[in-house]
Amino acid sequence: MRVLLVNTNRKADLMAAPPIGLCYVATATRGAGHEVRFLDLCFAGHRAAKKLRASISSFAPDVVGLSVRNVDNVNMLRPVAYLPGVRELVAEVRRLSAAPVVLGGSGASLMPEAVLRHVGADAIIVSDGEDSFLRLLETLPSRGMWTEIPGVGLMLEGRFQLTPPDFPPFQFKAPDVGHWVDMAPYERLGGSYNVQSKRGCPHRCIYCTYNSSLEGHRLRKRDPREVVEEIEEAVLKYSPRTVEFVDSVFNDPPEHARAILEEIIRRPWKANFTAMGVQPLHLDREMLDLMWQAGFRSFMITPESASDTMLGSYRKGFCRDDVIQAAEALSHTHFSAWWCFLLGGPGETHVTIQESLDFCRQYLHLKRGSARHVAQLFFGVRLYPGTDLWRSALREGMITADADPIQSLWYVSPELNVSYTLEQMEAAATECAEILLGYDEGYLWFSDLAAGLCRLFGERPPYWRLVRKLNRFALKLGFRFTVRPRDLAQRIEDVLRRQCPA
Ligand code: B12
Repeated sequence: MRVLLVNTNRKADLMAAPPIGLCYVATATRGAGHEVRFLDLCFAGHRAAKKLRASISSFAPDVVGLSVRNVDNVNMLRPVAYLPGVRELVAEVRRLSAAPVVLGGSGASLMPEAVLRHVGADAIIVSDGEDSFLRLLETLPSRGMWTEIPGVGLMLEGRFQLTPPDFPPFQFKAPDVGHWVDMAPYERLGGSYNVQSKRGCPHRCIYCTYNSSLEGHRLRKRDPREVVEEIEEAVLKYSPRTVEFVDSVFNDPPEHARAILEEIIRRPWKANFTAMGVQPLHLDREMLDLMWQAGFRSFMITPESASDTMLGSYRKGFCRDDVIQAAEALSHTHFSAWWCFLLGGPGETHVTIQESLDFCRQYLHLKRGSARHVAQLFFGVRLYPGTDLWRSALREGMITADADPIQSLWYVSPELNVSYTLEQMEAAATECAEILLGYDEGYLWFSDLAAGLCRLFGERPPYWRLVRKLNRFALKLGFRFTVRPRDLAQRIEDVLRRQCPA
């Protein structure tokens, strides 16, 4: 069967994300004997439809699979919706071909019914794509059989029907990202070569989607040797500038992370590593030392708060002391760490916000010779269906029962005065160049230029490592809030009011 697989994600900025999920699906599909054509539209811009048309005309696919990574950009003030772009691509396929269109990817898994209705494809696959997509191809002629495959969503007589995903063991063939994807444009923008060492998340954070429809609750670990074999092959074949672990939490369970790091250290080659999800728990001197020896120089760390009240409310599974211990362990190193804070969840008050801000000032402010930190403070928590936070928002009247999850919907603690919160955040950010405010995404417009400069100076991705320096320079020039809308508090209040007019 001829299978056209399309990466529809066109968010190309400093965090350009190579479509590793689609590469897994492509590798499994080719392995099952199908002919696969891979179309990456990430950098196609307004030529996307034209490129899709050209692929359909030359390849004449029997099936078209589209990956939907992001539903939106998770920005309260400058929301960008990506599904209309996907809908246009589906319409383009329909114009030229009778091939069924199947959706998959994290965006598709988050809210399958809403995405399928909005985009108008034939089926949607929730969670792992490898097995379900192959089974769907096998039963292609008799579409009725699709209802027996795990994790398949369909519209049947106008009603959405979804079979539960089964989260199979993570034993799929390595995705060989460099084979399917031209990494050069990603690397030019500061993107990394992706690798995944496990799926599933045992944590129960109230706002998060990873442990449900995305990856499931059960940890599914890959054999550490296999993970490192995959990295070795990529390093020798493609010489990636940076390899990034895209696991939900890289250092949990710590034994698995340690086994991978030790295996990397044993190998003769060297690579530059980073990870997007590192938790403060288990981030001790020993773990950091292993990470450094393996070639890590940076990572993102996701405490979300430094207040015990909020860590309890978010159900993070660690406390303020753990966050402090991680910061202290880091202060003996030269890592660059990007700290993520989610301010405004249930129970957040001006006191708990101050606890997080004081933590940033006390522990993340640069001391000579120590780690370089950036603390990004997001205000408001994005609501996703199926999470406990969604249910709280419903109970508290922040959203209505018929709320459309595709809309960018937010939780903000009713105990907060928005103007005063912004003053608190800005006071901390004006003092401390390490603090970056979540609504400052305005800086992304110059990401091409910034990435070009980073390359010129021989910097390796991820380029966010340099944000602190830039911020410090801007602060000195008094530029701190130029990208901040003047009527910010009013705009946030309007967003919240609009999402639940009653
Ligand atoms: C790692 C990660 C990042 C890293 C990426 C680093 C990198 N080098 O790629 C960083 C930190 C940079 C990042 C940034 C962003 N991210 Co992010 N990220 C993730 C994370 C944790 C993992 C993604 C991943 O690589 N998974 C591994 C692969 C193997 O899994 P997969 O893609 O889901 O693929 C499987 C299935 O979905 C399916 N599948 C995939 N494609 C297809 C196609 C077909 C046809 C089929 C049948 C199946 C199928 O099969 C695959 C294999 O089983 C997810 C959450 C999660 N746990 O999924 C969030 C997530 C994708 N990110 C999200 C968001 C919002 C963003 C940002 C927009 C944030 C921002 N405002 O900047 C940016 C966008 C970046 C971009 N250019 O697109 C959201 C998207 C939700 C939404 N609201 O739209 C997620 C879901 C997190 C969440 N909030 O729940 N992210």
